[in-house]
Amino acid sequence: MNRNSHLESKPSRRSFLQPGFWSAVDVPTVVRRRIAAVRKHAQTAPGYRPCVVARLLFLAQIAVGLATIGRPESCEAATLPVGFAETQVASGLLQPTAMSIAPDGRIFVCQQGGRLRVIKNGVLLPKPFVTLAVNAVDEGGLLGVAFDPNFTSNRFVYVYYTANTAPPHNRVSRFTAQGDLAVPGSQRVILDLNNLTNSRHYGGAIHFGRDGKLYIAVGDNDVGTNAQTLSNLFGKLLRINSNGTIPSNNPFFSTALGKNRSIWALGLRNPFTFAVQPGSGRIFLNDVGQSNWEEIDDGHSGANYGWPETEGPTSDPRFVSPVHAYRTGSLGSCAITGGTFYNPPIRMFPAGYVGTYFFADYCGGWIRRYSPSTGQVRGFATVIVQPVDLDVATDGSLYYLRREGATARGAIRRIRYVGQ
Ligand SMILES: [Ca+2]
Repeated sequence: MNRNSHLESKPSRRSFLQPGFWSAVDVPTVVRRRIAAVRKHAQTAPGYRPCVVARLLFLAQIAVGLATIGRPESCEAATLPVGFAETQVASGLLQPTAMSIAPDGRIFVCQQGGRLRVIKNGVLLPKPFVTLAVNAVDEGGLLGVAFDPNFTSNRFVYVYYTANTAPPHNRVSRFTAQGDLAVPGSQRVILDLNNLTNSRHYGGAIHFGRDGKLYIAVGDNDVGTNAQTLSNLFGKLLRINSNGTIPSNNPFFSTALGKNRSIWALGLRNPFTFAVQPGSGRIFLNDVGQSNWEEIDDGHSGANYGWPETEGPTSDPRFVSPVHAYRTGSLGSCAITGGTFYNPPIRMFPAGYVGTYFFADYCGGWIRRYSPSTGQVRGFATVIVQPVDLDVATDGSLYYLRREGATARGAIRRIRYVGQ
């Protein structure tokens, strides 16, 4: 195989995070407000049918010459197994990239352009929690959000975003919440990553482990060799204390220097999402592949997942083979995205779902689930427009975040088990 092919662009992935045009379009505010009011009124009406309302509103926009404000939110329902049903939780999210559910049930959603939105009691609050100055070129922007394990008492919220510096670099910052807003001036930079050399493969997911450490998934910045060196943070999973210091029991603490001591695992291409299993603390990493394989990797301290030397299953003793990999292009796939374990405090889904790992594919538009105990993979949901993130709520329902491209607005939907 031509080695250079490993470094070629992956067009379907490039389209992932395109700059939008919404902000550049001058639409009279009064008209926008009127449309929003009509939509809101329709949503509270008995027998509300979102597709019908969306299409009528779109036709109304055309009638008054406002079709340029964009397609209506995609309103196709997902196809689900018997006994499951979904409801729309929020829509109107511009280029969303990630979400996280707070201990109090609010959902925080990253919009690529820098706004961290809050959904409270089923309502998307008009005012963002915080608006960050980001570099949103190509795959950059606001890409990850996590709550401190002690959020209820310290109200700390962490974000991963592309700082708009020259050259740009990714950064993890902490904010302090006061109600639904960040306390002005409360930003504390936790970690500044390396300067970027191009606008692709940023990773961006952040989660706290069971050990209370903050894990940060970083892409290779489209330079494969980055993933195999301990001299930068690209293509790695990092592990730090929540204040930005580095735990001395990290695997490369004594062999790497400076910030590179935060490296916990390496050999990753673009781990856009990962998940921590409640209870066990097990970490599954979703590594977006180049042209052959999408991977679910089992997180281990010091593990090397092989990129760019190998992609997909491997018997090379230097590398850790994925627990599951699927062929890029199979089932319409192009990039593995959201992942979450089904281990909620309250079980809603049938018992067989407990302990399984839901994962999604961006182009495939599906959610499937992997069983760590049997190795079996089963289908779950299809007809989901560009899923980018998954989360299980305290009540045992499954939430998914649909990006829906650069011209529509994304949405969050909730899947419940309602019985046979
Ligand atoms: Ca690999």
